[in-house]
Amino acid sequence: MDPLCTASSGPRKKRPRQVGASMASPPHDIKFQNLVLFILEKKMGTTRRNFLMELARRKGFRVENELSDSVTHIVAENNSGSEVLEWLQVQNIRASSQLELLDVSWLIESMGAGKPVEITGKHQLVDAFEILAENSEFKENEVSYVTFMRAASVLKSLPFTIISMRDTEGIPCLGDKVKCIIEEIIEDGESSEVKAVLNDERYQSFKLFTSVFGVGLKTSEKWFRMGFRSLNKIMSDKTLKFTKMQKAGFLYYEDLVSCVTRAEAEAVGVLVKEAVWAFLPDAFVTMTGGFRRGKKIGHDVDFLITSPGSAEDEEQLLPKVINFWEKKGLLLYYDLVESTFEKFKLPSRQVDTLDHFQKCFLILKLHHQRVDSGKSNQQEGKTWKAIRVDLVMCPYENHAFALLGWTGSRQFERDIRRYATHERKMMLDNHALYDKTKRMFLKAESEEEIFAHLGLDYIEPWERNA
Ligand code: DCT
Ligand code: MG
Repeated sequence: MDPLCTASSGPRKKRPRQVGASMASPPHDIKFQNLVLFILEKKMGTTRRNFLMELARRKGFRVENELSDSVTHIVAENNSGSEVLEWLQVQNIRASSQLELLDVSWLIESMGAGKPVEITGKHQLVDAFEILAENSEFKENEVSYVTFMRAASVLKSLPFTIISMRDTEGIPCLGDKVKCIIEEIIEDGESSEVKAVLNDERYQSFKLFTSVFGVGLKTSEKWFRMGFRSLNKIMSDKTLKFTKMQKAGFLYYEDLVSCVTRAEAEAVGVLVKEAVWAFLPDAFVTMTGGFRRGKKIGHDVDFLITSPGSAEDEEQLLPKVINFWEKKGLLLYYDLVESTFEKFKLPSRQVDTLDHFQKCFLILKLHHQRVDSGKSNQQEGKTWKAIRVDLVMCPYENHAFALLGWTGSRQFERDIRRYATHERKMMLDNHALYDKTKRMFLKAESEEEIFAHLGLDYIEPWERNA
């Protein structure tokens, strides 16, 4: 409908709602369907806003007059990220990780390029700190690892892009060292420290070696000291001994380093449920890990299994499931770890310790779904992909704690455990929650109940990525 029609005179007509000048212009084709822009008038002014809206629409962008739920990108000028956030709060709009808050320079650049340009700032900063964290991990420097991971997590969760040092004000977990690096990246487009790490031979070798399933820091250190720099040399070396896990790691290397997609994870879920329910039809099977947090890709697929039945049935389940897949020819590797769980043991004080449940680390053969076109893009007729799968079996009583623990992220788990210890005088791990003041275990049937015990609002799995 032509909006101007509503302006025609008549005694009972209300004055038409004030609309931007651009509404009066002929409609433009929308080229970028996934993007819905809103341009903030605050500090920009009506005239400039109208001009930019009209221009963006002419370039094929969808620009809304009003802020609504469908908006994906908010463009502002002369406002810092935190100022836009404040404005959103006043409007009663909750900023989410799906909503991008951007400086007008992004829009101008995008219009110049004739398409939305990649939003680099945030990813660049996050990547930088993840690289520094990884390097600290390789050096077994726990303190610096946690510092950089925290910085990466906090930056990831910011609903705006940091464009100036002003944007870093008031953000927690950004110490002086971290701020220095951010400043360097803002000013020079890169950090000399990150650059040095990326060029460092030790970092490069560790990154390569630890990409093999079954290879940790100790083995990497050994191979590095022995002078190895490539996987080919390692694999063909006759003097080296490999564990069963490393042998599988080399054998399925290409598949295992290529990420697991959500579709593959769902297909593995079908296999897991089929196998589990063949022996324990009342068992609950939940996909945990990154996929439960809504991640689109992962390095493995994690499942938590629990059943209200007897302990003996529980104990026998994973061996039966393994046997079931072995017979079907789907089992490429497995390592069954028996339970060391004790019922009334206090939760661990360490934030990073492993849990005591029975579990199985596997590599499964996932056959590709048949493609209707009949064409196969798989190399040399290989019709399957090796996928890393973790199965954890826990007693029914502990399933809420196990679910919370196995959903991650690791950073989130660390933070919530620290919060329990320091703010609530409680001890939380994958098995239980213990109240030190009341000297008792607090039971929970669901994650919601655990959050309630901790005095926290429920945090959805997809909000636990930081
Ligand atoms: N976890 C745990 N105890 C372990 C290993 C993991 O409590 N021994 C928790 C922390 C995160 C979650 O389980 C899943 O672990 P990962 O699979 O390593 O991480 P992810 O978040 O699923 O990410 P991805 O698999 O994509 O790397
Ligand atoms: Mg995982």
